[in-house]
Amino acid sequence: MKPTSKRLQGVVLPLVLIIGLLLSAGIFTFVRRSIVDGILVANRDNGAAAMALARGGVQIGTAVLYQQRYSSQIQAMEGRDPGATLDDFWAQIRHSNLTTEWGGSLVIEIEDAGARLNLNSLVPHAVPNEEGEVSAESQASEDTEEFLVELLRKIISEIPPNSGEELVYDERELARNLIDYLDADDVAINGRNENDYYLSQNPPHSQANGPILSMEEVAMIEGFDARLAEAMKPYITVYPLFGEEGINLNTAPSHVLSLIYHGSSGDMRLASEAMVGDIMQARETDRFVCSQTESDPDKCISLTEVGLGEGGIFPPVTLPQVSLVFKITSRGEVNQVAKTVEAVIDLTNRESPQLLSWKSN
Ligand SMILES: [Ca+2]
Repeated sequence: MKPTSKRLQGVVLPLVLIIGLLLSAGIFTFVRRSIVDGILVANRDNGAAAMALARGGVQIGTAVLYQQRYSSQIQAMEGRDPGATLDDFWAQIRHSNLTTEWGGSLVIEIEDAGARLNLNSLVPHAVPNEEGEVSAESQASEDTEEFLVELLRKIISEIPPNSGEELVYDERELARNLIDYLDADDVAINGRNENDYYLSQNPPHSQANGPILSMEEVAMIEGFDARLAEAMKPYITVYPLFGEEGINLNTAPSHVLSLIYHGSSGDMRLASEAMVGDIMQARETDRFVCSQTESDPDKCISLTEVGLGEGGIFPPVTLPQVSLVFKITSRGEVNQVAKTVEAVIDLTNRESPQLLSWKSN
C-alpha cells in the first residue's frame, strides 16, 4: 500500500496545487469581476449624475440669457445698450465653478453666435413663410467671393501639414463652390450644373441651395474635406441660420476679429493686426464699439476709432450688435466622471427659447 500511497501523494500534491491555483484564479476573477462591476455601476451612477448636472447647466444658462435680455431692454430704453459684450453676465459665468454638497461640479460657458463668422450670412437667404415656402432668389454680393478667397487662404495657411505632404486646395474654386452650395439656384458660377458633383457622390445628395445646418455639412461641399472643415471650426458658425449680421466686434476672439473684411466695395481687405489690437485693447479697459458714443462716452467708442469708419464692413455690422443665438457648453463632473452638453439656443421668442442643436457626450 505504501508505494500506492506514495504514488497517490505524488499525484495529490500537484492536484491540490492545481485546484488551489484554479480556485484562487477563480476567486481572483470573481473578485476582479465584482470590483469591475462595482466600478461600472459607480461610473454609471456618476455618469448619470454628471449628465443630469450638465443638462441642468443648460437650463441655468438659458435663464441667465433671458435675464440679460431683460436688462438689455432696460438699458436700451435708457439709450445705453452696447449690445452683446464680454462684460455681460452670460459671458462672465464661465469663471464660476458651481459645486454641489454631494461632490458634483458644474462649469457653464456661453458664447454668442456673433463671436464667430456666420457662413450663412454670406449669401442672403429668403426667410421661409409659414408654409415653409421660399420664393425669393438669393445671390451673393460681389464682395462675397473675394472675402471667401481671403478667408480660406488664411485658414488653409494655418493648417499644419502632415510630414512631407503638400496641401492642395484651390481657394477660389472652394469659395465659388461654397457660394453655389448656399445660393438658391442650380447654376454654378462657372455655368455648369451644381448638381453634377453632388449627384455623383456615394450616396448621392444635393446642395443645400439655402442655409448650411451644421459645421459637419461644410465637409460635404465640393472641394472641401473633413480636415479643412475642422480647421474652419474655430472661426465659423452656421447660426443664426437666416442671420445677416457680421462678426460681433465686442465678443469675437482676436483670431475671429482678423476676419473682419472692410473698405470700399471692390477694394476690401481683412483687418490688420493693429486694428485687432485696438479693439482688444478697448475691451481690456471695458470699452466697446457701439453707437451711443454721445449718450455713453465712457463706454462707447466709434467704428472710426478702431479704423473701421471708412467704407463698409462685410458681412455688415449693425450697432449695437444684439445677439439672440447662443451656444451653451455645460460640463458636469461627479467623482471624476465628466459629461458635457453643448446646446445652441435661439432667444428670438420672448417667452420660450428655441433649441437649435443639442450634443452630449
Ligand atoms: Ca446653388
